[in-house]
Formats: sequence, C-alpha cells, structure tokens
Amino acid sequence: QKENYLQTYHKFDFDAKWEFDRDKLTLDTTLGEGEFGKVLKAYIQEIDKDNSIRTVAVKTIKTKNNSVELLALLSEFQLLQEVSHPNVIKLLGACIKSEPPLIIIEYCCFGSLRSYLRLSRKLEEAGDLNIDGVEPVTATDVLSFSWQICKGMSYLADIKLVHRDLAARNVLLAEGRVCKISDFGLTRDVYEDDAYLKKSKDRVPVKWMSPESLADHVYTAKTDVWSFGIVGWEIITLGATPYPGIPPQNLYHLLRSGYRMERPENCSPEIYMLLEACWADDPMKRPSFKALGAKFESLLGKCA
Ligand code: ACK
Repeated sequence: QKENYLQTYHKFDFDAKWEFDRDKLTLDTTLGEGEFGKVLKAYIQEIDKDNSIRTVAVKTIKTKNNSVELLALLSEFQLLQEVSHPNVIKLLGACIKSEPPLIIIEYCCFGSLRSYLRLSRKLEEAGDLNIDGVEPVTATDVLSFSWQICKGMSYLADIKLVHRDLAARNVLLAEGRVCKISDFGLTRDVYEDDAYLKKSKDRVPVKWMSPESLADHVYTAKTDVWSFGIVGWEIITLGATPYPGIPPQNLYHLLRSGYRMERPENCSPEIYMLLEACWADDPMKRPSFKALGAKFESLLGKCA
C-alpha cells in the first residue's frame, strides 16, 4: 500500500525548531529544476532584523505523491540540519509538517558554479568584462573555487558525511563568489531505494563517479575525492562536460583499463597532478580533502 505524506514524514527525526510559517514566505519565480525537485526564489520577512526582506531559495518536489522525490527532499533536509560551514549551503527553515513540503535555504545570487563557469566562458569569448557581476574566471579564481570546495568537503568528511553527488552543478556561488556545497539529494536512503536504482539508472551521474561506486555502489570520502577531481576539471575547462564524446556506458571499462582525462591546455602540470591523484584506482592512494585544500591554499599564496 502506498504511504501517505505523514507516514513518510514520521520516518524522519526532524527538529521542530526549523518549522517556518508558510504564510510568511512569498514564493517568486522558479530558479531551476534539479534531478529530484525544483528550486524557487522566495522572500521572507526577518522579524529579528527590523522586518527587512531577505531573498531565500526554496526547494520543493516537482510531482505530488512521488515517493522518490519526497524521500530525496526529506533526507536532504535531515542532513542540512546537521551542517554548519561557510562553504556548505545553509538551512534557514522548512515548511514540512504539511504538504507541499518546502525547505528554505540561503540564496546564492550566481546560481550553480557550472552556470557561472559557462557564462564566464561566453563573456571571455565575446570580449565582455562583466555582466550581472559575472566576470571571466582567472587563474586565481580557479584556485580559490577549488580551495573553497575542498574546505567545505573537508568539513563534511570530518562529520562523516559522504556527499555522493559532488559536481559543479551541485556547488552554488553566493555573493562575493563564495562556493557553497549543495544538493545532498543522493543520500543513502534515496540512493539505495530499489525503485530509484531500477527505474532511473540514467540519472546516475556516471561521469563523476569512481570505479568502485560504479561497480559496487560503494560511497566513501574517497569516492567524493574522485568526484572532486572531476569538478576541478570542470572548473579549469570553464564548465565543459567531462569525458567529451565518450558515452557514459563505455566509461567503466575505460577507467578500469587505466584511461583518464588528459591535461586540459590551460591546466598547469602541478594542478593536473592533483586531479590525477584524485583519480587513483586505489581509493587509499587518493589525497584527503584536507591535503588537497592545503595544496590549493599554498598555490593561491604563490599566485597573490
Ligand atoms: O545554475 P542555476 O541557475 O542555479 O540553476 C540551478 C537550479 O536552481 C536547479 O538547481 C538554482 N539554485 C539551486 N539552489 C539555489 C540557491 N540556493 N540559490 C540560487 N539558485 C539556486 C541553480
């Protein structure tokens, strides 16, 4: 028998302090649709801060009564309750006791890192210097984005949280071009949901996944490090799609035979070595986020 909303809701252990009065939330335009749900721009009145209006982002489901989407949203909410770091998206509240469930997170004015990179590439090609605060990505930006993502991921690894879907599309860029790790959608519960695995295999982000995740559905901090290597490649190529021209279904065998993406033209050998280290066959040989972060920090120091 199909579960109703409240039955699913009660499977989780939510802290009531996050519940937000739906009437005090003004929904605006759709910012975009993700794998499992959609994101809207919205406004809240901040009572504690002289009633000023704050722009926020609201995540919700696309389809009513879709158990996979609902589980994804509720598990993301559960995980977000536990996290607090400048490079991880911040939870502000939720309207979750009744339908439709909404989770309220901080608004990131530049959208996803992937969009930002692609827009900045267009600007560069057009010879423009600045549109809506988006600027061409410099060598320093490449290091700064990478360093910030490592700091956020290092924090998640410390609290034993495996992301499972780290990709430039799941990193958001806030005011001041601060990177925020987001989209904790593919959590244990959802990912191991049979329906999800069987029905939507095509949704699996194959090109970001380590060989052991592809083969055995194993997810660890070291599989996140592999994905980070792909994100580094996305940053350097200004938002290109990894393994250009290679169909996802061929990837596993290629990786097992030792194939890796080559060094992009504009990538220094030093940074390429870091990416390659993230793609070591043996997970134990991959660096930690802490070590990677330290490396990017020192490269940034040399750059400045
Ligand atoms: O690249 P985008 O414009 O930025 O398109 C995606 C889309 O929603 C689906 O994920 C945007 N988005 C997601 N979360 C936020 C947020 N907190 N602030 C601003 N935009 C967001 C994302």
